[in-house]
Amino acid sequence: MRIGIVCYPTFGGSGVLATELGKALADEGHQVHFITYQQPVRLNVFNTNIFYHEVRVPTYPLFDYPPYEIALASTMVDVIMNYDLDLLHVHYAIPHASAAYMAKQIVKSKNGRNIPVITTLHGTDITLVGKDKTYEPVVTFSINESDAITAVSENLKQVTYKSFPITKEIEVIPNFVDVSRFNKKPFDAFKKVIAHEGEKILVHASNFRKIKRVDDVIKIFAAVRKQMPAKLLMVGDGPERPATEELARELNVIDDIRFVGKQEQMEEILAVSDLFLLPSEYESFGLAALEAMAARVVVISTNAGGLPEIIIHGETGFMANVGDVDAMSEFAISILKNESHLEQMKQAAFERACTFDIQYIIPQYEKLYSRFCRMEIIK
Ligand code: GMT
Repeated sequence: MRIGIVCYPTFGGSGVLATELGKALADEGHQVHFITYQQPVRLNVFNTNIFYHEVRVPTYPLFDYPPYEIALASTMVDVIMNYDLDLLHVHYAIPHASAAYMAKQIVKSKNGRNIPVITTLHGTDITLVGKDKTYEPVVTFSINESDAITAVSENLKQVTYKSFPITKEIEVIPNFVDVSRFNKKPFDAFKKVIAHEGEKILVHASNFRKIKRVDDVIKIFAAVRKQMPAKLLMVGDGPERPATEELARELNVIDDIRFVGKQEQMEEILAVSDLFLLPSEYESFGLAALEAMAARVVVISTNAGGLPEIIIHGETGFMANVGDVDAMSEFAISILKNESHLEQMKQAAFERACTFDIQYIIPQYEKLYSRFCRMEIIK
């Protein structure tokens, strides 16, 4: 098939997922066309089946706000017509679903073709931004106008039905991980640089937004640090970063923390880590947690959103209520003190991640696409 994928090209989970999906589809022999304003960060391979179309937004002195959505819809029309796409798969509703609706109508008026649009909901497009009155009518309309809607967890599906008057069926296709990429042996020299005394390594990765409760990460680490030597790697960047560093200084743990910024080689970092901390207010799924589990890292998180759909409490990781720093600290300390239990849980986390391996999820998307196949479609 010839598939157009529209996503955010950044480190965010929806962009990562969409890029990995496109790469896997290209490996399966499909022709994949990424349509974004920048080369997606995980689009780091050469494959003759992958095409990249940059959305350029010309500026003009009149435009205080350059009209990205119009530029995106026009690029979609151009790619659909010139590469004879079979369908468009847009990730993150805003503004991708409404731009796709506009592109669909334009193509219909030009050549009568009805290009199928599949919208995958990822999380904040529904739970935070989409609900805002400024966007809600357009979000509801464009989701309802999609030919198929998927959500990355059962929780997100339910939240979407509760938050918007959606009249169509939402299908759940969970996020996935390429286990073979994350199941890596630790690079000893790298581990020694971070923890020269063989200290345990904790890690957190996010966009450092309020919803991630990064201050709770620091508080949990400070509690652990009182009990044993340990190091914390903070991966990513975002608005809460300065306040987080300040708290680390206040709690006197800054010397044991490294803020390593945005990282493409997450598998190298996870390979040397013992615990992954994700005390988020909400996660529709928690792709970062799944990637950690695939790297045999035990996750300590909240029980918010879709996290209980991937973590089995007490078996593959630990969960507590949002804000319950004491419980999450106790879980961390007790598992780090018990080496054999830690090893057992690392293995259980890995086995759980294997059930979300890419090989099981790609066929679910292909099956969905095949419902919209034209007779002459090539693979
Ligand atoms: O976590 C973020 O804030 C980024 C956001 C995104 O769309 O890039 O992530 C959302 O989509 C991911 C991929 O489906 C999910 O794994 C994340 O849980 C979800 N984030 C939230 O729901 C807060």
